[in-house]
Amino acid sequence: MKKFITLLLLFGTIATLFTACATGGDTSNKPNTVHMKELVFSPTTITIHKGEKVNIVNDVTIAHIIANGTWQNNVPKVGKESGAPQINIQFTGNDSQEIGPFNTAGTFQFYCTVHPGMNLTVIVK
Ligand SMILES: [Cu+2]
Repeated sequence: MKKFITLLLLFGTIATLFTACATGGDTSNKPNTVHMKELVFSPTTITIHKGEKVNIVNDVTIAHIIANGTWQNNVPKVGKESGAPQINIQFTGNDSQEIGPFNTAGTFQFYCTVHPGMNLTVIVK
């Protein structure tokens, strides 16, 4: 009986740990992570391999909307390069989401539709 209870406790601990990992918490240590501050991506350019995703972590309590395109002199230039994943993602604050996968090699531009000049370049090799 004592052995059974020990096993039960052990199982509960493992299940709790597994759940904590699976549901995220801090995702900033994932590979290919780009952070969002108030008005900028950090870094502004990231290089990844074909088939990978980019993990975007919003470090601030500010909403961002990420889409295909780029800011040029504070004018949004909307457009999706051939082979780019279609992206239109809303971040509400202190949240994170993945974009991709990027299955085509190339250079892909993304921008925050809310904040002029907030550009991200993803280079896929
Ligand atoms: Cu933004």
